[in-house]
Amino acid sequence: VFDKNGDGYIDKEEFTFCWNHWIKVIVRPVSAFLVVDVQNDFISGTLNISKCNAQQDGNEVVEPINALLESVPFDCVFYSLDWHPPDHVSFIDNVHMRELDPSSPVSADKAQAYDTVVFAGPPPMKQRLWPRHCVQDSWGAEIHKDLKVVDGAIKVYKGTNPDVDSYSVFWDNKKLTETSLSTQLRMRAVTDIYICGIAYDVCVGATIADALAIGYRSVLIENACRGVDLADMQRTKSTIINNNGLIINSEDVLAMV
Ligand code: VGL
Ligand code: ZN
Repeated sequence: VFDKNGDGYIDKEEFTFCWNHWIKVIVRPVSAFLVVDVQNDFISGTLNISKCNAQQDGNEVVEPINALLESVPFDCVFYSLDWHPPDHVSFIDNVHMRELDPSSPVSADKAQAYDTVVFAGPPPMKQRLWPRHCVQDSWGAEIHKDLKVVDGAIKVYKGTNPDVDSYSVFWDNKKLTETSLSTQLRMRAVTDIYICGIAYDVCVGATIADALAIGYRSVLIENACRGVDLADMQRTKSTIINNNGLIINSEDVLAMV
């Protein structure tokens, strides 16, 4: 901060800018807690992760998340929702609606849920197919009834474009469109993001990868995550560690307050 006039005073506007964007960020972190996709379909509905390879129980994220929400004074709280239109590209029963690329490893007639296909371009687009899930305004898209939703929390909807899937809460999978998350974080001068939810190896993993790439101090609360596939979860964990993310448990956060 410069004393432009040499009179011993610094410009108030300049000081305010430096305080908000620089000094405050160093002396006082601004935290955001992001709860990813704790929705009925992933826990007990059509994309029930308990029936996937890792056979995990999504209900188990609710208790640690509620404990954090009750005791930790996060500066802001976000809930993301997978929020698909009925004709969404990721639904197995919609595979015949769009043309596949000749390079697709499976044909539309043979494709099954959890297979990966390649839709015709340009450019060709790899897509994992899922059972129909989190259709806008359906029960399956609702947040788990026991999850605490705090006052003033911000909901972020993703996967609303019928033609592009969206695993990260920041961006769709083609990086065409940003959700409201980045703007909301910037408006609040957030420095640190605590992330948890479902699915560890899909939407949680993609979200923390983007948070790290943007430059947020990013913390995964691992015991508040459940995933689809154990090997993919292990790969997600390694990627986070290799990109300087932190992996902790909710007790570690609770012990700090
Ligand atoms: C998710 C598969 C499809 C997730 C969303 O929230 O992890 N997984 N859509
Ligand atoms: Zn989805």
